[in-house]
Amino acid sequence: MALQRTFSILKPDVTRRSLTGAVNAKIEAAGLRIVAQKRVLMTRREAETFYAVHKERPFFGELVEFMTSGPVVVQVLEGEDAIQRYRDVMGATNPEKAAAGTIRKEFAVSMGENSVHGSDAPETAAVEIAQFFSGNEIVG
Ligand code: 3AN
Repeated sequence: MALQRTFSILKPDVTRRSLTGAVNAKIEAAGLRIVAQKRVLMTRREAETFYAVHKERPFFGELVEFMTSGPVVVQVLEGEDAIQRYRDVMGATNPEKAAAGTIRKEFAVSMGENSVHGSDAPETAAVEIAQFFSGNEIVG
């Protein structure tokens, strides 16, 4: 399996409760290296662009509202099979259905405030990384 990169967001429910370190510990314990990281306040426009694929979904407004409600930590994670590996440690979208030991099982508040985002495919990872990081900000 090849070395891969994925894009991650620690959402406002994580920064609000000072859980950045706890979530990062789980990420690193899963064998993923944090090769870029910064704390930012997403603008409404950035959030709408990022979640454009969900524009028609009933929860879109709520999602944009939440993602702009406080600081987020955007990251690039690197590792073997990083996209699937991160989704495994994130757990299911609905925290009630997330497996024991996953980030969402331990930390998520609800389906909307579910602590983390991770890319779902190599193509989306590339687009998402480029939205927030330039090449020289990623140090592998
Ligand atoms: P995932 O983040 O697990 O890939 P997606 O891509 O289906 O899940 O959804 C993107 C984000 O939209 C989720 N992380 C969650 O914050 C929000 N979301 C998804 N479904 C719902 C829902 N039914 N109600 C509220 N928010 C939702």
